Amino acid sequence: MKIGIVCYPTYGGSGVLATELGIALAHRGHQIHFITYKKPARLFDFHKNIYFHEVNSSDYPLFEYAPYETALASRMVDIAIHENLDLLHVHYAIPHASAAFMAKSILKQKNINIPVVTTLHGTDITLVGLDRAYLPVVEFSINQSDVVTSVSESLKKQTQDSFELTTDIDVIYNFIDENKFKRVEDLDFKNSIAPNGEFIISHTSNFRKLKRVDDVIRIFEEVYRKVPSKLLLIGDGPERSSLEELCRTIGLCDEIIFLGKQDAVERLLSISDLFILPSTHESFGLAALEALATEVPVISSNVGGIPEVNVHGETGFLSDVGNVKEMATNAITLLQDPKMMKQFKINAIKKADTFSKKVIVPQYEAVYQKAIKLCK
Ligand code: GMT
Repeated sequence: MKIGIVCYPTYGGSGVLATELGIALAHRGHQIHFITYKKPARLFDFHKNIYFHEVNSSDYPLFEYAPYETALASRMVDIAIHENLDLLHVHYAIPHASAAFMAKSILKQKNINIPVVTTLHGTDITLVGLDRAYLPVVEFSINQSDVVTSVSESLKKQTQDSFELTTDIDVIYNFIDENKFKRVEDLDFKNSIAPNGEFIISHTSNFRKLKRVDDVIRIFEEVYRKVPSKLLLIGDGPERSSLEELCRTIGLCDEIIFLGKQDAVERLLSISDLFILPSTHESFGLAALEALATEVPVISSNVGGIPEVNVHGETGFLSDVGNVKEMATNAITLLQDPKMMKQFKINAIKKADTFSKKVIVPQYEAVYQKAIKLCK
């Protein structure tokens, strides 16, 4: 198939998933055309069957905001025609689903019937999508998609509860590339961060408020008092300065390492003993899945789709949002109990296997066939 994939090119979960999906599909022989404003962050190597089309929303003195959605829809039309696309798959509803509706309508006038698959990722529904400023367009464009998928049962339910839908939603869980996200021990690297055999605890995110990275630091503060440990903070975002300030205030700057945005997250997870994800919202928690796949148990909140990924008492522990005390106690229990830790690591890989590329990618192919059939 020739598939146009529209996504955010950033380090956010939806962009990562869309990029990994495109790469996996290309390896399975499909021709993939990424359509976005910048080369996707995870697309660093050259891959056969993958093409990248940049969207340029040119500026003009009249515009306070360059009309990206219009430029995107125009680019989708152009590529659909000239690359002879079979299907458009848009990730994150805003503004990709409405741009796809516009592109589809224009193409219809030219007697080209192109199926649109929309994948909902989370904040496009739970946060931004519910904003009155966007809701009518989000609801309309979801209903206009030929097939809609969501990354968890929880997100499906939330979408159905929040919008008046006339279309069904297929749940296709996020996945990881099992060949990339696997534990590869690297003692030299581990020793360079934890020279005295300290435990390594890690967290990855875009450092937005809803990720509650301050809770990660507070949890670590309690753990550190009982168990020699180091904290790796991977990623960057709006909260970074205040988090650095918090580390200074509690006097743990030498134990908490800010690594910024990293490409080889799997290497950092491979030297980690525990992962913390205390978010306020999380439709799935791709970062938690990446940790489990590298045999790292997860201490997390129990919101949204997280319980579908992290199983309480098996692959980690779940607590109410903001319950720093309980999360810290659970982390200490696990770190101090080697037998439990060993079992959780085994459970972690088993659970991650159910979200492997080989299990999930064919589900997208099936959905594409369904969308094509519906449009015939
Ligand atoms: O988590 C973020 O802030 C990024 C966001 C995105 O859309 O890029 O992530 C969402 O999509 C990910 C991939 O499907 C999910 O794993 C995340 O749980 C989801 N984030 C939220 O729901 C907050």
